[in-house]
Amino acid sequence: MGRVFSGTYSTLAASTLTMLACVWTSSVTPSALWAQESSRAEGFVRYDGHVVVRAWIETARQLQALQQISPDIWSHEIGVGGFVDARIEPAGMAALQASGIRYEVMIEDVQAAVDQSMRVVIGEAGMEGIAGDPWYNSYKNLNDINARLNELAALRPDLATVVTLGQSLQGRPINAIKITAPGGPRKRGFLVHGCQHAREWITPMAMMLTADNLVRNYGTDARVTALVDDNEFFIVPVFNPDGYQYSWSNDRLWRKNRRNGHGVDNNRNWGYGWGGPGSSDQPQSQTYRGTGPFSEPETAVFRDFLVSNPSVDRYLDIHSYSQLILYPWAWTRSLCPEDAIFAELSDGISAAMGSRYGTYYRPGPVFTNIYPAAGASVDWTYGARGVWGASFELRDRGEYGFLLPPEQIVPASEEAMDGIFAMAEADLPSILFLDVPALFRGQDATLAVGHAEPGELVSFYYTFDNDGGGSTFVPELNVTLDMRDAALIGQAAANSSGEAELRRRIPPGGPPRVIWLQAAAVGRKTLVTLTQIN
Ligand code: 0X9
Ligand code: ZN
Repeated sequence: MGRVFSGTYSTLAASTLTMLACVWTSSVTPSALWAQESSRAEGFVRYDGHVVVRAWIETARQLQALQQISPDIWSHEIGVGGFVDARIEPAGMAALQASGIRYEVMIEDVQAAVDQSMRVVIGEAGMEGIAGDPWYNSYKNLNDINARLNELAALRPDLATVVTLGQSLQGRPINAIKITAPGGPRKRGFLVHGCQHAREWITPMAMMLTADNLVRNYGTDARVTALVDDNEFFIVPVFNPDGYQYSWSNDRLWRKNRRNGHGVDNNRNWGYGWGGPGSSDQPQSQTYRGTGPFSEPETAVFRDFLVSNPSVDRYLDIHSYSQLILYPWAWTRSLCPEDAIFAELSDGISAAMGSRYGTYYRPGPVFTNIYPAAGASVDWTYGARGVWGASFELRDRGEYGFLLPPEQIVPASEEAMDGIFAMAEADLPSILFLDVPALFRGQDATLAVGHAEPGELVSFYYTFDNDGGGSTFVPELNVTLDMRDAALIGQAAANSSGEAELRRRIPPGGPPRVIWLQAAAVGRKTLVTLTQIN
């Protein structure tokens, strides 16, 4: 790992440490004053007297009590027997003390932490290349990010284009920078985004630093050149532009989108296992799931993008904080069919992310490594689209939480980039996925498969629900299908984009029936799709 900056590691690490040591005592620059001024502006929510505590939860009742005392749970460890970081208002401190919950104060003065997160760091001489670019000395707002995306694309129009994937609820563009070298064989698509959650300000910076490296170092750095030759990167700094804008203009700790003022947690709004554990039906909740799967324009934009770009087979959803690498499932404790591959992949990513500064990122499935989160992005991307979907929680482990000091923008972003590059280089099998429209009796239906190899013969199977689940071995294909007594519907060869289609007339008559559908190629299987014939 680490070929991107080979030879500059020790200087980089050393200068970062010096920087950390000196910036705390350095005086604020004029733009830092401006940034602090904006946090005092009228309408900007203040957190004077608020603290963030780490509470050790010994009983379910304690967890319930804490959820009542805290308006804003920041992080959760695994259930009872773990700890929870929670913001407490001045008026809540007495109740916390009376509750008997054991706690430690992590952030003594949330408003002071908000102010320090909005500072501009004075650059340290000796930082080289992108890591030394003063742009990364402070967090950047939506306008600054969009402007730099355009500058990057203008720098290398042969490699980079700004693509608007769609619009947010309030009509802001959701912008990606598409980075790929022209020509060459079929490329694999890799979608990476930050900022599903508005207050996780490190995540758009990490996206920008990654894009910066891919664009600026193509042709001079061998590793970057190979990555840009082999992949089509879609990097989206800000998934949730309305929330991000609001976190700059009104409330630094805003998380959700801006639906009806209360907001929806986009990371509970995806359409796989929607409505399950770890999501709320209460609009005021920080994990409010919305009124239905993909009810929010932002999640719908990403759904539509992935559906219309089946060559995308990797996906990363970047969050903060806690230093974790997370993979499916988020909706259930059971392990996903590709758990062993995900585990190996995440171990490799963790090693890559630790290689530069020794930072530890703990890998594991969402449900057990952090907490249940039904309706999360990784479940839909993997479960519905056969995409290798994972998620990072970046720095730190709670010292500053979402209010990570600007001194850490560069190292935290470099770690994210190292993880993204490791994932892009991982040798992963493709997972076939099936698109099934609503099936109506007497009508034609088209079953479509993606992620096949061009020319590969794909077989389509079905079985009825009342046959039960289970698995069945198909000797001709050398695959085990995850359903019992599956019957072959037909076969089709994949086109040059790896898509295969089967068109069938559904027999007329008969009651609505639930069926399981699956497609398989020799030696490979898909996830099962459950659907209904009406
Ligand atoms: O609650 C969440 O959505 C994530 N934690 S955060 O503190 N960033 O809000 C964890 C959910 C894990 N799943 C994905 N990140 N996809
Ligand atoms: Zn998040």
